[in-house]
Amino acid sequence: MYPKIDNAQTTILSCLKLGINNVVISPGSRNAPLAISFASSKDFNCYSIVDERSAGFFALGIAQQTKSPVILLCTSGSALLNYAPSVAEAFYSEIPLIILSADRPKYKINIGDGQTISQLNVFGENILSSDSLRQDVNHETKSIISSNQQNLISDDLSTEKIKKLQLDIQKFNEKLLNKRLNESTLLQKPVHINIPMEEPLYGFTKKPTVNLTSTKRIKKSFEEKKYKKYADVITKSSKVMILVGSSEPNCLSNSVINNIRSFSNIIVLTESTSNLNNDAFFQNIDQIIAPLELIDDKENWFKKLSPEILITLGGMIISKKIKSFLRSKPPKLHLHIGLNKANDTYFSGVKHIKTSPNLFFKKTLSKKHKSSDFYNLWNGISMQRASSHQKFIRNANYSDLIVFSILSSRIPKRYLIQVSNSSPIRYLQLFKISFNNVVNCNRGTSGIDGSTSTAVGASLENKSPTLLITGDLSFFYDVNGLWNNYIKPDFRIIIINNSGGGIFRILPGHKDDAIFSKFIETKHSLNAKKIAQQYGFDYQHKKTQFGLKFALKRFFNKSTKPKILEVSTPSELSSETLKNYFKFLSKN
Ligand SMILES: Cc1ncc(C[n+]2csc(CCOP(=O)(O)OP(=O)(O)O)c2C)c(N)n1
Repeated sequence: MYPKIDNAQTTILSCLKLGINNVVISPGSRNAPLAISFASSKDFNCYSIVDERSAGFFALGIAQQTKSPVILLCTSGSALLNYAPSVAEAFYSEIPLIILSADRPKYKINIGDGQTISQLNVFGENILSSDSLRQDVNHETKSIISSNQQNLISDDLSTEKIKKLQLDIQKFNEKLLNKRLNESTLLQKPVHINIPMEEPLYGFTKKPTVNLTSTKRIKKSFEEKKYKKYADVITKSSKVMILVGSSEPNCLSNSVINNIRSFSNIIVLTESTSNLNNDAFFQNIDQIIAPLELIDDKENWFKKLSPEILITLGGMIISKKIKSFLRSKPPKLHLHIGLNKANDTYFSGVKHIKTSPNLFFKKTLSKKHKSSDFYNLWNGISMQRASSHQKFIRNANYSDLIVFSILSSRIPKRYLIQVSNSSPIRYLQLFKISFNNVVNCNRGTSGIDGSTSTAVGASLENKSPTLLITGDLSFFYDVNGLWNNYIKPDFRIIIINNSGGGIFRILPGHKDDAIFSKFIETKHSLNAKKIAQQYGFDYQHKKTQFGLKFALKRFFNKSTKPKILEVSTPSELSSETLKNYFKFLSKN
C-alpha cells in the first residue's frame, strides 16, 4: 500500500531503495499515510511506541547496534519535540536516525489550526540537517487553486504548467531525500525531514505511481592519505598515548594490537565503552589518575605520565580525570583518527585524519621505535593500583562500590551491557569486566532520560542477552521505556537504588544539608516493585551483600519473563566509601 500523496510515497520508496528498513512509529493521524504504508510492507520492520521520547531512544538503541539509520515517524505538533533528547544524544554520539515528521500544509501553520507548531529546525544545532519536502500540487489541486491562501499555484497556470510544476517538486523532493538519507548513513548522524500533506490523507495505491530516477546509495571512501608523515614523529617520540573513546567492539585488528604492544613508547588507555580489551592496555583510567590528584608530588607525576603525542580514536570519553589531566599537561600533537568528529577536548588543537585506525597504524607503526620507559612507568602504577584496589575491596563496607565489585565478577560472558548515567558507568570503569561483553552508555549528552528505552531497542539487534545497569532516578525517569511489546524474556535490569542522585554526593563541592537533599540529590523512598508487576517482569529486591550474591546465582538463568533485580544501597556510606577508596589508593 503506497500513499497517493507523492511526497509521502517518495519518502517510502527512497528508504526502501537505500536499504533503510527499521521504522519506529508513534501514533497520529497526519502521519497515517506513511505509517500505514510502512507497516503494510514486508520490506520494513515496524515498531509501535506511543511515547515519542521513548521511541527516539528505542530507535537510537537499534541504530547504535546496527550502525544503519533507523526511521522515526511521528505526527504533527508537540510529538516531534519529544524526539529532542534522543536526537541530541544521536548527534553527539554519532548514531544515524531519520526523523520524519508529518505536517499540515504551510498555510495552516500559525493561524489557529489544531495540533500545529513550526516544525522546521526544532532541534536547533543538535542535528545534522532539518529540511521540508515541498507539498505536492497534483494532490487536491482543485482546493489549492480555489484557496486564496496556499500560494502554490498561480491563477494563470494551465494543466500542462501544473504538471511541469509537480515534476519540479518531485525532482526536488527525490534529490533532497537522496542527499539527506545518504548523509545520515555516511556521517552517522540524525537528519530531519518534514513532510507537509493536505487532506484527505488516507488514499492508497497498490503499486507505486512515483518512479525514482536519481536515488542511489553513496559509498564510504577513506580518502585521506597524508598521514604517513606522522610515522616518523610517532617513532621518534618517547611518550605516545592512544586514548580510545566509545567504539564498536574490536575497532583494532589483532595484528595492529600486537604491533602496538611491542613498542615501549606507546601506551593505550581504554574505557568500558571502548569495547577494546587487551591485558597490555590500561582499562581503569580513574583508578590510575584520581589518586595522583591527592598526593603532594602530583605535579611531578603528571609531568612524567603525560604524553607528547596523543592519538584519539572513537567517540566520547567518560573519565573526567583523564580530561583534566590532559588539559593540565596538553600534548604537543593531538591526532584524531577515524571518520567520526575530532573534538578538541584537551584544548591543544587537534588534527583530524579521516582514515580507518587499522590503516593508520599499519602505515605509521614501523619496526624501529625509540626505546622508552613510558609503558613501564604506566604499567608499574597500574599494577600497584590493581593490588591496592583488591586490598580495599576486601575490607570495604556494603556500598555502591561493593555492588559493582560483585557484579563485575558475576555478569556472564557475551552479554550486551547497557549502562545509565552517571555514577553507574563511572563505577563500572573501576572494574575489569569480561572481555566478551559489549558495553554501551548514552554519553553523547550524558542524559538520564533514555537509558531504558535505548537498552530495549539495542537488545533487539544484538544476539547476546541484554543487561541494563541503571541508577534509580534514571530508571524512574524513563519508565516508559518498558511501555512496549518488544521486551525479550532474556532482558535483565539491575537497579542500583541509592535513594536519589548518588553521583551528586561524589562530585566536589557537595554539602550535606536539606537543600542538597531535596533539590540536588532529590532523595526518595520509591522502589520498582509495582512497576515490575505492571510490565510483567520477575522482581527481586535485595538490600545486603549476601542477598545480592544469592540473587545473582539465578538471575541470569533462562526464564520465560524478563527480570528486574533492585539493589538498595546506603547513599551516605556509598559516597564515603568511594572517597576513601581513592584516598587509600593514593597512599598504598
Ligand atoms: C535529562 C537529564 N536531567 C538531569 C541530568 C543531571 N543528572 C546527572 S546524573 C543525575 C542523577 C542520576 O541518578 P541515578 O540514576 O539514581 O544514578 P546515581 O547518580 O544515583 O548513580 C542527574 C539528575 C541529566 N544527566 N540528564
